[in-house]
Amino acid sequence: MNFHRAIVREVSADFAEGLTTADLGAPDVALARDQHRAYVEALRDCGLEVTVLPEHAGLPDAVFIEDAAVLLPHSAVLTRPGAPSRAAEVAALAPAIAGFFPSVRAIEAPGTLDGGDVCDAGRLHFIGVSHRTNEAGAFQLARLLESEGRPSVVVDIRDVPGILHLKSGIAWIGDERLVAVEPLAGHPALAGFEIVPVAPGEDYAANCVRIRETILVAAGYPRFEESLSAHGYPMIALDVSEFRKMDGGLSCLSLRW
Ligand code: CIR
Repeated sequence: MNFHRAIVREVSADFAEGLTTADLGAPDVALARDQHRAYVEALRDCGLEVTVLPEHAGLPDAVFIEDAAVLLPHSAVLTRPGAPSRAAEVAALAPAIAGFFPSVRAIEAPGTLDGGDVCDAGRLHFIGVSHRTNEAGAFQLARLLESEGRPSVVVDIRDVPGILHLKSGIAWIGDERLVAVEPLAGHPALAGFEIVPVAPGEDYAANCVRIRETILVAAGYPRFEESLSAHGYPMIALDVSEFRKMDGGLSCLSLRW
């Protein structure tokens, strides 16, 4: 979480054509762009140097850039997204990644993996097996992590209702603390961490991001903000309503390292 840099991708004009299961109506592209600019400003306010990639026509989900790569301590891993419509995002991102990371590896078929299923929790990584990330992809990433001396644990979220990716339901906020939605809070893989629960009805708030000392949170979840305040965390609340309509959240809008 002691990040220095981030990469984001601008919202494309065809953003509303992306994948979604949310029943919240079509996103307003102009508002999404405003919200994205505020997100980038918040990253900069936290001290990050942010590279903004241009919007990519034909790749409406490419703004959810976190899914196309996983950044490890000594290398970057290009993913193999589980949704076929998102496959081309990886090649679109690869040149930018190669510009920053001398060692770039990749998830290979038959593996699929979305970056949103990978949660760096400090002393270990959690890797979600979801309807996007399959066991082969999770296993490949586990081996790559192992090659960098990093342990990992697989968490199967396929039966957890309402979450697309593992990080839709958990977030590491530093120390030995994990934010977790109720169905994941008691998962044996999370044992040893102090769980900061997300109140019923506020599940979307679980996708928060700690950047240095500050936690970026989705605006509109007062009970969650209260519980983070009680732990003494400074926060920036950001309106991401238009990204929520497309099943995305705060973490998926950037790659951070
Ligand atoms: C999708 O369904 O793939 C996109 N509309 C949303 C991806 C959100 N990514 C994430 O949670 N890591």
